[in-house]
Amino acid sequence: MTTVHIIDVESGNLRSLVNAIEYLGFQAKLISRADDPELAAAKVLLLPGVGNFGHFVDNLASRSFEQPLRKYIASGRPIMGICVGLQAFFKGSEESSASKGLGFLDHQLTKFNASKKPVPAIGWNTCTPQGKLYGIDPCHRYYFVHSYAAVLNNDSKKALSEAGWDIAVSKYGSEEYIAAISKENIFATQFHPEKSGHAGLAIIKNFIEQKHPAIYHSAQENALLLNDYSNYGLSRRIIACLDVRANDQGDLVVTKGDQYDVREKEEGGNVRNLGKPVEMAKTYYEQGADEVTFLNITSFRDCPLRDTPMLDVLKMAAKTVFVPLTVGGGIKDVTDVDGKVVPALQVATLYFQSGADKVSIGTDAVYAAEKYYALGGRGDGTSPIETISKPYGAQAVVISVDPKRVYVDGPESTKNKTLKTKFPNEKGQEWCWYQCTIKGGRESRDIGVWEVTRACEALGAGEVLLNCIDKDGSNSGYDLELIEHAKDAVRIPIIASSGAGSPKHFEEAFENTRADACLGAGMFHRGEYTVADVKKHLLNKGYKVRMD
Ligand code: 1PR
Repeated sequence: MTTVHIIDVESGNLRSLVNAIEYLGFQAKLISRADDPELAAAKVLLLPGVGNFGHFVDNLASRSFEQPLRKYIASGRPIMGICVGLQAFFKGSEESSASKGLGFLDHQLTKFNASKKPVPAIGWNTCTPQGKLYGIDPCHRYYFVHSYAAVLNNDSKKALSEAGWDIAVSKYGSEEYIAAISKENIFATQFHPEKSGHAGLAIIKNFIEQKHPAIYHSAQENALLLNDYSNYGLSRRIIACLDVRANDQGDLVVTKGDQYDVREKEEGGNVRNLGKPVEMAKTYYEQGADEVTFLNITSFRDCPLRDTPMLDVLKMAAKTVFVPLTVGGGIKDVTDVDGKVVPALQVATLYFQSGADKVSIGTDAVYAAEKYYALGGRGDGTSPIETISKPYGAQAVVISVDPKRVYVDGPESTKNKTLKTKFPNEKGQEWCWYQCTIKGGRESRDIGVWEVTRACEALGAGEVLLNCIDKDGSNSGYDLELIEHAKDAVRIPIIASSGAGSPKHFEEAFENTRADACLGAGMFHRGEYTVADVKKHLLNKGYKVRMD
């Protein structure tokens, strides 16, 4: 059996890469020391990285990996970089100008222009391969998550081609950038193949087996699946969300509330049990979900780390689900059984090591925003958003907000940002704001979605999971006004959540708002529609979606 070695400088979610390799029938071994004799003997090497460019390349240097890596590459054995692992082959990056890349490509990485599109770029894009690139297929979608890229122009394309590089090109907004490079024994992808479903797994397999399969698609497939570069080039992202908690019998179940009440309606009703989290995650992956989110909805009860059942859920789900996994609930400083305080960063690290790609922060995001304003519009470096995004990158930190609509007479009635609604209340009030709650909707705070999202973006959050207590479980469609309100507040991507009851609701959100992704829960759990139903509906309506 072929053994694939993976350089491990503690950069992000290596568990998923190991899982992908094992799923494909190969053996995976991590190399965390440059003097490990396995490195000298390795036959296939992977160089994965996430987060900050400087953090990654400096780590390679300080752990003395640079020379062994150069030696390995000079020997002609195959190496594949992934994400920041691709970036490490370049000369340097605007992200960390003091840090030096390996310099195989004489090109500097720059930040995407955020004036006209959300940055980080998070989602599924196509790549146009030019040359031998291990079966990268222009009709498939691959998962990207990054703020910096090797942005191309005609001169750089020419220079790369003259230097003998084959490249796959992607386009985000109007910016063309390198999605993959290949030359002799070096191959690297800016996207995450281990998180790109079956299409991504095929690339890893082709690389390990050193194959470049021919690609053919019918005219009909091309028409449906080739990129039309709407939505900045990203397909419409559909996320399945699993609210998880222990039921009264102590079993961990997927549940679903109506306006956050998860108990059956009759007197003394049980927690609704809609299935098992790991199995349901796999089902949604197979139906085509672009991401799966797990929310531990009882995390507000102080639960020692040792008893956090979500770690096992993540570990098991990551073995069969090869799209991004987000975990939320309890990402905060936790007091362990022995009274020791475990910082939020350490809690998040445990989740990343278990297979999570992103963590989602609810209650503590509101506290962090309140503190941000109390300090006059700055952080003090201690919030989970700051401590986690620093080493893992903004793209790994989602904030999950749980707002309720509050009607007022006018903008002067509250210090929070209001909007004029098309749906006045029974008293005829036409203005409203969205009040953030904490602890699963149990406590309301005097701060709105506008204020919380802006503060969290400034503190380093990379995405917003925008729930809505009024709409949760209602099957009446998303609160479109809320989505636009949040889009006006921040540049980071917004995931619309709460209220989806049919495929039409997803279409409505993409048609009428700038939602970057749409999340559904109850309609999938109750078996009323599958994720594939939603995607087929969108495809028929002319929206580009990922079909794996
Ligand atoms: O505060 O950092 O520990 O995080 C707790 C997390 O748990 C937050 O993300 C919070 O949103 C979530 N949560 C807490 N209590 C509940 C509850 O339902 N009782 N669930 C809860 C939030 C809302 C969505 C839901 C959508 C779509 N669930 O995730 O999936 O509303 O539902 P639908 O499509 O069926 O309408 P912390």
